[in-house]
Amino acid sequence: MTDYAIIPQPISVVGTGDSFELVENTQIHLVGDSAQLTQISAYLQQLIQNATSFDLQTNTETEPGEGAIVLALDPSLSVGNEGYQLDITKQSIKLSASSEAGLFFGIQTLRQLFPAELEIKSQVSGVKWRIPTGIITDSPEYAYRGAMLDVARHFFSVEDVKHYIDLLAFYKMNMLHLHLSDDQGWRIEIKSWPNLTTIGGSTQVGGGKGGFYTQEQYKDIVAYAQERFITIIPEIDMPGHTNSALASYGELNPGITVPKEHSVKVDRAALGVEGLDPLASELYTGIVVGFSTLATDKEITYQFVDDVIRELAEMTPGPYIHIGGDESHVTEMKDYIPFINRAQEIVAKYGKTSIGWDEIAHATLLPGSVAQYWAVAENAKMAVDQGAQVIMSPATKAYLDMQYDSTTVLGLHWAAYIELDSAYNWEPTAMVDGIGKSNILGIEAPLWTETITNRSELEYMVFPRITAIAEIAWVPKESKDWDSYKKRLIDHGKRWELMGINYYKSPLVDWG
Ligand code: TNX
Repeated sequence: MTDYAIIPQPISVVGTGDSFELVENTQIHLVGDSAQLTQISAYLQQLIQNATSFDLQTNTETEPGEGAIVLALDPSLSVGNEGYQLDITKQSIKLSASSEAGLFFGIQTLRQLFPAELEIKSQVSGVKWRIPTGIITDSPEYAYRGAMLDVARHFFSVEDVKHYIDLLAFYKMNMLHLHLSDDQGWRIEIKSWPNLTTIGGSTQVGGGKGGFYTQEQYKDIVAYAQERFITIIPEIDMPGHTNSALASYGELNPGITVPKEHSVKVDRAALGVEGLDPLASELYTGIVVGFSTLATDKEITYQFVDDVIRELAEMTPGPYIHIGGDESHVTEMKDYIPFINRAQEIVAKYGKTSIGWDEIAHATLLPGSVAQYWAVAENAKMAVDQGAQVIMSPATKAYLDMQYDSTTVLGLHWAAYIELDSAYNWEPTAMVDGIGKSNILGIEAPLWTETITNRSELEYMVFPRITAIAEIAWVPKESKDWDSYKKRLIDHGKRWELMGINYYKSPLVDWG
């Protein structure tokens, strides 16, 4: 297996110098019995069919013959919860794992071993579907391997989110955090507070028409992600970053005003909302942060938080709800702390675990609560001192909205310029004094979208850096290797071309 290019790099790869060829009558043979196993097999079948037009048959009955791809659930296999083993010979491919997740991640490795043309969604002719023989044993370093998409500053359609989910799955990421609310937009239907979307969802940065997900659409995203072993983590940012809610319901508003520039009067009649709301804020389409806060001293605010979290928890099978908590610059600390304490209690009441940006460490973290380090090391340390785990998202390394260099047109650079080597060459356990491996739940790469308006722009900021983040999250630090990664990326660049992905051709990589 000298010419393979797997990202993230597997723990162990031993090549045996031959090749397996996938042909029309190759069978998929299943060992084990679960609905998810059947679904994984259908996923693989479809993937192969797109490019090869082979309609592989699935077989659970007889012994696998020659030329089979075996997907085996084997609880006795010691590769960890998400690990897998691939045993590829000239005659067959055997993929085993102790969980369905492991099988799914193994399929991503298998996929990357095939010729790049496998990624073409329509029939390709003239390609021999050969992969190198050998044995791969693999399992991830971190349990939480995530990305975040800000759908509040600019709205992204269900189709765009699903497309992103597919790309994350290719790199064995397992968490997608959706930033569903911010000053500029409220993007999730809450049936008990309907103006949040009719008013709060009606615009976005730059003044476009915005949008929101109905509860049915959100559930559809969750299910699509689940089939790809990705957990959706919904975020409602509070008590700051809430102008869209304050424009929807004046009773939540302590009366702090929206910056004049880029504020937009709510035209209730045009939006079909009856009555007047003299306390409500104007809508906001600029990119200033830190000017809004919920009224933390009013009981109605907690009724609001309770209703929102309840409805969100009901349609979120994953364990986490993200409560934001960042940049609440106009909430006094004496008000911020009890607010975060109560928000965590509400999340717990609905059976979920809270995640919040690192500022939440000022509050009393409930057991299990997770802090997401993005800016202030002392906050992250305070969280760990309270017994919490942290997610590593340092803005200087992991923020996908940071420009590559001073010539990048999209993005911002308040934290750093992040070239590919900078995105790759950092070590989560070396970021904050006193925070080591056992304190780190995992890694997440956020994409804030003040300047990102569509799928192609998203891809340009995400690729190739997301693959660096995926490798940091999956691979033990001893096995990370910049030179090897750069070489492997060349093959991925070819795949992205065939997938139609708009990526940044970093001058550090010899794309060919
Ligand atoms: C800071 S990161 C923010 C976001 C902005 C981002 C832009 C964080 C927790 N807050 O509101 O979108 O910078 O890079």
